[in-house]
Amino acid sequence: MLHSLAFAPREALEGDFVSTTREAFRVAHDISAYSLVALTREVAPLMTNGGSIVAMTYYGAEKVVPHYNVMGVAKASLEASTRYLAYDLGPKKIRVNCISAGPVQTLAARGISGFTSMLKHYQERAPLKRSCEPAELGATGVFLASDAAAGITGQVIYVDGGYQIMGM
Ligand code: 0WE
Repeated sequence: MLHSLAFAPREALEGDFVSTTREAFRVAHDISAYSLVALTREVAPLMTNGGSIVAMTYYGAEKVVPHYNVMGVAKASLEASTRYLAYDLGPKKIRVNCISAGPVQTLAARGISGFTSMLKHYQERAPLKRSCEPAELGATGVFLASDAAAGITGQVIYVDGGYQIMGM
């Protein structure tokens, strides 16, 4: 099962994080993080011979990315939920992992101001001098779904041109 869904109210991705309303915080966590728990609970009984669950996350879960705000906090919850689900479902041979993607030009990204400068930032700083291609995210998903990844669970795999390893 692929979990590739997130939402925070637009206004929560604009101003300061400190201004996040209780309702925007609730909606972001409900749609972006709790949905993984709810979907996993429904799909696990169908995975009678083991299985693989993959969720999409982003670096803003672990370090501050200006304007990512409450989405970063919700992604931190998604990553922690992945670990607890991996622990619960491990005995059933169901693995749960996250793919942490570098920025990709998608429909959702088009609405984000400063997105082009974010891609340029990766081209300057990532070891591979770029972010990632959609096909590379797909290939990592196929890997995690396959028996080649049979020993991998509860992890966050970075497909970001290596950006996440850098300290400066
Ligand atoms: O997770 C995301 C964005 C997901 C997202 C996008 C929107 C835009 C439209 C969630 N909710 C909404 N709500 C809307 O109303 N990304 C990893 C892409 C992203 O979004 C950013 C980023 C990056 C990267 C927002 C600010 C700063 C960086």
